[in-house]
Amino acid sequence: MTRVLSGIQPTGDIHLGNYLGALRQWALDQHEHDSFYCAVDLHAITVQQNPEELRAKTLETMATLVAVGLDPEVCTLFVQSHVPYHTELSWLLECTVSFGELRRMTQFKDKSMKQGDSGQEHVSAGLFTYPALMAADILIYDADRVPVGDDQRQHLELTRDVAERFNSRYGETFVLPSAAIPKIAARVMDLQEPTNKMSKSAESALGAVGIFEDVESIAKKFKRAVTDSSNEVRFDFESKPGVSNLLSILGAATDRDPELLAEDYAQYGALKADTADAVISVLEPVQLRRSELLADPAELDRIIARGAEKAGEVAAVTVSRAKEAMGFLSPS
Ligand code: ATP
Ligand code: LTN
Repeated sequence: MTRVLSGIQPTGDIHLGNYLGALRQWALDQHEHDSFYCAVDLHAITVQQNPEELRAKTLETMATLVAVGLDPEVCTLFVQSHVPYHTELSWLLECTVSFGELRRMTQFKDKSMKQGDSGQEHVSAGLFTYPALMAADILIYDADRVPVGDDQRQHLELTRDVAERFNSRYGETFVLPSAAIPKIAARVMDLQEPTNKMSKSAESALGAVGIFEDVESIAKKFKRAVTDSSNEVRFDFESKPGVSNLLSILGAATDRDPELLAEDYAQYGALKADTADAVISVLEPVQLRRSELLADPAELDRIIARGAEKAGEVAAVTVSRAKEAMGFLSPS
C-alpha cells in the first residue's frame, strides 16, 4: 500500500492556499493510502517563536487537521516533536546533503532575505539546514507520496537526491518519494499582491483568506481582490495574475477547469462574487467541525497521544535501519 506523509507548520493562520494546495488532498489520500500527517513544530522554530504562542498554535493546528476531515481512526495524526526520531535522522541526513545543495534552496533565499528586510539580522542555522529535517520527516515513514503545494517542489527533489545518495553509499535503505502537487490551485496567490503566493506571513491582512474566517469577511476580501484595468476575463497568469488567481480558486472549489470557466464571465464583479460563494461553500463544513472539536479538548489530547505512539513505532524501525546501514554500533 502506498505510504503518504505530509506536514504543516503550526504558525500563523491556516489559509485557503494551504487548504486547496495541500490539506484537501490529505483528506482524500487518507482513504486510499496509509497516511501520516503532522504539525511540524520543529520546523516552526527555524524562526524565533513565542513559546506560549507555539504551544497554542500547535494545538490549534491539530484541531484544524481534524476539522478539514482527517480522521484519526483512518490516518495517523501527530506532532513532529513528539517523535524524536525525526531529529535523529535529520542529523544523519545533514551529513548526507551538501552545503551547495542547501544553498540553492529558494525558500531559504527568500526567507533569509525577508528576515534581513524586516530588520532582523539573525538568520538561524536551522533555517539553512531545514530541508534535511524535512527529508527526515518523509524518509522516516518510507513515504512514496507527499501531497504539497507547488512551493515545496524543490524540497521534494532534494529529498529524493539525498535518499538516492544515501542508498548508493550505504545500500538500499530509503524509499524514493514523489511530490503530489494538485493540477489546479497548487500556488494560490495573495488577493492583494497576486504575484506573491498567499502566505501565513502575508503583508496585507486582505491578501490571505483564513479558513476559519467569517463569511462576511471572506466575501469582502474577494470583492476587494486586486485584478487589472482591462475588464477581460481570461486565464493567463503572466499578464492577468489577479483574474487568473480567482479563476484557479473558483476552479479548485468547484472542480472545474479555470480556462473553461473564464468563458462564463464577462465582468470581474460576477467572477469575484461566485468565487467567494464557492469558497464559502467549501469552507463551511470545515468551520462547523472545528467548533464541535474545540468543545471537547480532552478528545484532541487523546488523538495527539495516539498519533505519536503510532508514528513512533514506524519511525523507530527506519532510523535503526539507517543507523545500521551507516555503521553505527548497535547497543547490545
Ligand atoms: P509561510 O508562507 O509563512 O512559509 P505557508 O503558508 O507556506 O507558510 P506551510 O505550513 O509552510 O504554510 O505549508 C503547508 C502546506 O501548504 C504546504 O504543502 C505548502 O506547499 C502548502 N501551501 C502553502 N502556501 C500555499 C499556497 N499559497 N498555495 C498552495 N499551497 C500552499
Ligand atoms: N517545508 C514544508 C513543511 C514540511 C513538510 C514536511 C511538508 C515540513 N516537513 C514533510 C511535507 C512533508 C513547508 O514549509 N510547507
